[in-house]
Amino acid sequence: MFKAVEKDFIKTHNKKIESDLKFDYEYLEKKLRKENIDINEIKEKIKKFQVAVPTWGVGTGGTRFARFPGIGEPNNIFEKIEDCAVINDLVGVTEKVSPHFPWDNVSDFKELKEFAYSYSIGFDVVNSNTFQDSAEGELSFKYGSLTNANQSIRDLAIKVNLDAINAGITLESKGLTVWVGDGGNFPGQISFSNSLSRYIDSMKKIYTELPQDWNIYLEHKPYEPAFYSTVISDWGTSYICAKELGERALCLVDLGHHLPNTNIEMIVSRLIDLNKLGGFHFNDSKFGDDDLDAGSINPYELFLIFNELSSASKKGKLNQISYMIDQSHNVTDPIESLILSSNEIVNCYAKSLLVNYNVLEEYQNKDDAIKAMQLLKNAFNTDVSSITAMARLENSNAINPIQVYRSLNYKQTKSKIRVTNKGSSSGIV
Ligand SMILES: [Mn+2]
Repeated sequence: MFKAVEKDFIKTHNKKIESDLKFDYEYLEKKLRKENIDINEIKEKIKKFQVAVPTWGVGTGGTRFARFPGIGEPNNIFEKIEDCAVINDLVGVTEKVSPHFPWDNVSDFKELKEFAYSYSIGFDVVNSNTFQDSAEGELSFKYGSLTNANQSIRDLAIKVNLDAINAGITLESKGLTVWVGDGGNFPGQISFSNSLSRYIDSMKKIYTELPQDWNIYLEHKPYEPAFYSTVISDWGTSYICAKELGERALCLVDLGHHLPNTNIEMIVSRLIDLNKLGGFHFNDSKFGDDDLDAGSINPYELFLIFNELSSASKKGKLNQISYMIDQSHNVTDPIESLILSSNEIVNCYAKSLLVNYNVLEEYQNKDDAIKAMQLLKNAFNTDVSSITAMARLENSNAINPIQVYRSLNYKQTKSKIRVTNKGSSSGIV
């Protein structure tokens, strides 16, 4: 098995700060024991947590205006896998990648699977892209894909999804995420009713072809690229469609796909109760679908989402959830952003495990808003970084992944082999 980062290199770095970490961990252990919380139990849960990295996330994104490529950027899926392997060797919680088709198309998917496997990387949910046209062919998704008024265009969009499933079967993926950019820019441009029924009709054809052990994840978004109306605009529409399709159709919550101030944690709770929560695309935002790093703007929201998940899990209400990061990096090295985001996600998960949900329910039943709020705030304000760092140390990953990554000079080394595409092409991905 090939390692993107040598284990000994990580070990040498860990040695220097191991005693500091043990000091912090033991201090927190004593503190939590007073509250009857077993730190080791939390650490073991953290060691099992996984969040997938998107293949497109390791490339520098861009805005509608421009894209500023970084040095040593990956140019193809194989180089992207190498970068993802670096991230996982350092953090250990990103063993799988989520590919995007047709972006990540190759002639031999078996070869791709084996290449990834040689780096201990597997494949998570596959994503289909019908929000842009393929290079060949005359049919266009300009006016919609799965909901297009033209049957031939809908058939082409269905084929893109079926091709993604076929690629995913070889890659040993177990699910397909579908997000369509379909919608209208002007009142009257599309029929709300016809486009939704065409969506359900097209999705039924995809669902029928889904392998028995696969799930299909429906991703909603209120606007963009269509700026007046979107066919799958919100979680309610997503839920109705998932219900219409069947048991293996679930809703996926992308944190950026909501209007400002939306109570996303409540949506999470609703979808859990309706037995339709399937997965997440983690990112953060300030104004719209900004695709900023997870937890960089509103870490409390991220914590409150995990609070709903952990609370439901305690009650045995949570099914298998597919966790994935979905970010665009414009000014940072994507590897560093993905390292920090995965850590933010794991930290919020760890903080949610500090909450005593029986006590919270007592406060709720007594209408004690202050104590209830304080209970959550205390968990959020607890520095759990020694738990997540200890989990990494015990899993042979880096205590301080950013520091180890920087001392690798990885991108500088890669820039001698990889050619940076200086093209001015732009686009939010
Ligand atoms: Mn997404």
